[in-house]
Amino acid sequence: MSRLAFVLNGPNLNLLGKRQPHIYGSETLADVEADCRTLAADLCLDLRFHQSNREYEIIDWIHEAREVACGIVINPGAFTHTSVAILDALNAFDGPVIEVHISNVHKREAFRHHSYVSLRADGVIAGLGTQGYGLALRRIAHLTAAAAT
Ligand code: CA2
Repeated sequence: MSRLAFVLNGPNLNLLGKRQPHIYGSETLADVEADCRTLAADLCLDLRFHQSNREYEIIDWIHEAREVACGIVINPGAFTHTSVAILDALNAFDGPVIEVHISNVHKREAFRHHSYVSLRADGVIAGLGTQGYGLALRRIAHLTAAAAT
């Protein structure tokens, strides 16, 4: 069984730490990736970390994950609220999927309250800042540990 986890990030998350720190904090996406890599090593997980502003690229990475990954952490950005295509791709993935939102989407505009991805996600983390990524990786490691032994 693979011990490779994918961390996927959707549109505009490349701007993390550069704009709107009152909502998304001051860590950049490169900081988040570095933190995830350090933690993944501790958890004996290999990691692929990606961000794209293009829906099809995220879908292609989910398809790739079907072949090689044990779990997916995904912050789909605004595609959370719009993308049946990302939901369909995740529905074709067999391992655990944890959805992460840096902000508490439920405290924000009504259009952010609905998530297509939550229809597939095994867990959802929202409003814990960028710490949510690490917690999601820990959950993937926990859920896949039994399968690896
Ligand atoms: O809270 C989250 O993580 C979101 O997934 C972030 C998305 C938003 O559309 C979701 O409703 C909730 C937006 C990501 C935009 O990231 C930026 C970061 C810094 C500056 C501007 C945008």
